[in-house]
Amino acid sequence: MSDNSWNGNERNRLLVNMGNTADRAETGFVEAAAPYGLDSLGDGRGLGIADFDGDGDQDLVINNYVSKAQYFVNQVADGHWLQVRLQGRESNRDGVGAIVRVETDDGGRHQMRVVTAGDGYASQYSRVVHFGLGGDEEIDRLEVTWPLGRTQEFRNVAADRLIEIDEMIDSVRVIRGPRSTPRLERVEPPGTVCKTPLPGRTKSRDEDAAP
Ligand SMILES: [Ca+2]
Ligand SMILES: [Ca+2]
Repeated sequence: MSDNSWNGNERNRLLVNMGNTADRAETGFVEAAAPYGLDSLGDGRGLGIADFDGDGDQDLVINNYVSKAQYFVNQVADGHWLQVRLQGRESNRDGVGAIVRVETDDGGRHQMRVVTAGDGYASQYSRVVHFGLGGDEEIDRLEVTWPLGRTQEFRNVAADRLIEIDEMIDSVRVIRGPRSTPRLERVEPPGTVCKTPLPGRTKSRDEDAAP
């Protein structure tokens, strides 16, 4: 293998969901890699998405062919959120294949996540599923459907925390609340460290080091 790329070192893309409602169907997704500082020319071959620093938003790690991996810290998310970790008992331990649904805004907004194992080429995300909630401070209804068919329903779940749901226990266990100390103060896997700036501004480690 040489150092050349069959893909031509194309710029990374970031598609932002603008909210696809009946009266705004044309908005859909907008490409916004450059303003969020993610339009690297690296030859990306794998992507990991998780809340690596434990502050309630999703961060990114991109693995590049030949060149160093990149770690992007999310510094732009400002809405409410909920993270759900499943503990399987009769189904598999990690709840792979389970479906988690949340309803907010008096039933006006529905979101769904599937717990997966393997999320892209040479990549796997966290088994914790993440919901961005915008201005909603509470989930009206949360439903878990386990692979073997058991269904659990919870009402009025507070936002801004990591919770765990056991397949055989019909209550929510709070693992990390909004005032907890972040799980990790700083995470620096080997490679280039790029902190995501505010929209409209691109900043890299090289720029940080400039006099
Ligand atoms: Ca984070
Ligand atoms: Ca953050």
